[in-house]
Amino acid sequence: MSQDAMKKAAAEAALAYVQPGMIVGIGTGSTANHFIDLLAGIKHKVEATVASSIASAQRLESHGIRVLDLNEAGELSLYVDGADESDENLNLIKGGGGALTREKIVAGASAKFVCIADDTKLVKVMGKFPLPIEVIPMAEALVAREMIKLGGKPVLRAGFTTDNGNIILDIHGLEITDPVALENRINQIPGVVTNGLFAIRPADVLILGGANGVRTLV
Ligand code: ABF
Repeated sequence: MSQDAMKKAAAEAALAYVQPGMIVGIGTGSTANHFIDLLAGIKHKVEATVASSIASAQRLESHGIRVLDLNEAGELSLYVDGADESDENLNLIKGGGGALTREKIVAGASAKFVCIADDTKLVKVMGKFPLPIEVIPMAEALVAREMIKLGGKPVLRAGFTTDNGNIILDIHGLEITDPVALENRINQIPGVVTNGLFAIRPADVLILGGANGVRTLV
């Protein structure tokens, strides 16, 4: 089974969490794209969606699925999104696609966060995947220096601007043994909009697609 087929299998399993009349938060990336395409098949079941990126909003609208601004939607019942890495406690690294800030906002506004991924994303200790940080451009050098002090190697994501007009620093070489502490620590650096650790608000459910089918961690 290809990695893409595993992502699709995880997305398909997440459809079971969609209940009639829900407003559903929708993430970004290739696994979330599978979920969007599958959601199109049951679109009359959902009241509306809120998207974590312009790209996902456009994909939802192309299927005729209603997309609301988060401020009009109120609290969401469900958020479905992918991840770049997860540990066994459902702490995540997200932001490989650069949508981490909006993803964190939508996750924070949702009662339940269902994360969908292929099982290569599950690791013992996170950090092999470079940790993305969204930074206000003026603070690039400051944030880079502070991240070196924390043991990381910052690399500017070249030619990339976030949906919010900011830059991304990808931090290589971290071994994240205390994700909550590191998430809090990085967010204290002036100029950091947010970082890609989802540990203060981790996933509630992790659906992993693998060679032998789908398994769910809670
Ligand atoms: C989003 O998409 C991001 O937070 C994460 O960076 C990425 C996962 O990508 P994919 O689903 O394409 O593997 O969920």
